[in-house]
Amino acid sequence: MKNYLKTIPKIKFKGSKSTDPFSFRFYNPNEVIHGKSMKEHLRFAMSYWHTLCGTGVDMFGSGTADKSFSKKEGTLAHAKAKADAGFLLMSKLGIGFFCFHDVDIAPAGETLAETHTNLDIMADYIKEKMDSTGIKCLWGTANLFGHPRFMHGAATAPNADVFAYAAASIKKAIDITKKFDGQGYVFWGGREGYETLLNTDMKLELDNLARMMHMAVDYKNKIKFNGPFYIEPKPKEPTKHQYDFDAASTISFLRKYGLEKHFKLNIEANHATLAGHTFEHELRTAAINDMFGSIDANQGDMLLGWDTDQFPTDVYNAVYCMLEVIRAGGFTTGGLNFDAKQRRGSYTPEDTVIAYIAGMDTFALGLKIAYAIIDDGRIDDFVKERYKSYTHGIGADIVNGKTDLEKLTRYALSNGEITTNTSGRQEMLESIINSIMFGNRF
Ligand code: XUL
Ligand code: CO
Repeated sequence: MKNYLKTIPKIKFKGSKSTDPFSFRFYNPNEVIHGKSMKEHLRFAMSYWHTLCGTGVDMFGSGTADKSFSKKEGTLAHAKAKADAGFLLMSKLGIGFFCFHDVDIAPAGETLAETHTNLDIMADYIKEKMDSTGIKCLWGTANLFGHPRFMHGAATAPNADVFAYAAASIKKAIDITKKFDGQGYVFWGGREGYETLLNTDMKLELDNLARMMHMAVDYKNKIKFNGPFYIEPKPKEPTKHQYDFDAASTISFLRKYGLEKHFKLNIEANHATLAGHTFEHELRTAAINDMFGSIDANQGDMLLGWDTDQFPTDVYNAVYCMLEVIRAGGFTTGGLNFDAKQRRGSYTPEDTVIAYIAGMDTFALGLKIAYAIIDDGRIDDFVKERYKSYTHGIGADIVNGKTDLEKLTRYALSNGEITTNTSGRQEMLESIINSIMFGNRF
C-alpha cells in the first residue's frame, strides 16, 4: 500500500489542450454551468468492487491486477488497506462519493455473526475516513449473488433458509449504509431470476421478492433511513432471465406489489443495452414514471453480448444521458457511479486513475454539450412543434378527456382522408447534434 499511487499527483483541470494523461481536459469541478458547479451536477462516485477488489479474473485466466495492497487477502488488515487505497484514489481524483457491497468492505467470517463483526469493525474504520476527508456514500448494497449459498437466488431462492440469510444480509447492509449517512440503498437482483421454468415456481418467487422488499421498506422506516431505495434493472447475466429485466418491467413489478412509492431506479448503461434498449430509453422510462434516481455509468461493447462494464468514453452516449438527467431535474440523492472496470490488459494502478479521468471527462463533455443542445433550442422546439396538434381543436379534446370513440368517429368522417404527415426529420436532428458538438471545432 505504501507505494500505491505514490507518483500520481492530485489530478487538476488543465484544459482541452493538455497532453498530460494525469490531468482533466474537460472536467473542471468548480466551473459553474447553469447555476451549479460541475461537481454538483455530476456527483461522481467510485465503485468499491471494481476499483478495490476486481483483479481482472475471467473464465480463461486469473487476475492481472494486484489488489492485495501488500496485505494477505481475506484479512481485516487487507480490508483496511483497501479502504486506505480507495480514499487516497478518490482524494487524488476529487471524487465525492463511493458505492459499496457488504462483501467489498470486510472479509467474510466463519459464521454470519463473525461476518457481521468484521463489517462493524470496517464500518467504523471507513466512517473515520469519511469524516476526515468529507467523502460521502452514494449508496450501499448487499451482495446476494457471489457466494454459493445464493446459487438459486436470494429473495427468490426455493430454500426459505436462504431467504432468511438474505434478509439478515440486507438488514446489516442497510444498517451500515445508514451509519455512513448514505444517500440511497440499491437492490440489484444478481441471481433473482431463473434458468428454466421446469424447476421454477415463478409466481412464488416474485411474491417472495416483493415480500422481501416490503420488509426492507418497513425496516427502513423503523430505523429512519432517509435515502431512497433503488432497484437496478438488468435483463440477464448471471441468470438467463432476471426478474428486474428493464425499467418498464421493474416499474410494473413495483406497482403490482404496491411498492412504487418507496423505490426509484438506478439505471446502468450496459444493462440498458443488454435489454435491447438505449441508455436514454431507460432513463426516460424511469423519469416519466417519477422513478429516476441514480446512474451506474459505464458502457458495453456492441459486439459482445455480456456486461463488459467499460469506463464510459462514448461522448454521444454521455450527451444523451445528461440530456435525460437535466430534463428529469438533475440528481437529488443520486449520482454517476462508475460501475466500470479497466480492461484486463490495463492492469496497473495508473490505468485506474486514467480510466476514471476518461470517464469523468466524458461526462463533463456530456453535461456541457447537453446544456448547449438545450440552450440552442432547435431540438426541443422541433419536438414541441411535432405534437402541436394536441394543443388545440380535436387534439386538445383528446388530451383533456373530452372525446370518445363515437365523437372521434364523427370527426374522422367529416375530416376526410389523411393525405399528408409532417416529416420526422431524424437526419436533420442528428446533424444538428453534430453541428453543436463539432461546429466550433473546425
Ligand atoms: C452488476 C451490477 C452490480 C450492481 C450492484 O451487473 O451492476 O455491480 O451495480 O450490485
Ligand atoms: Co451496476
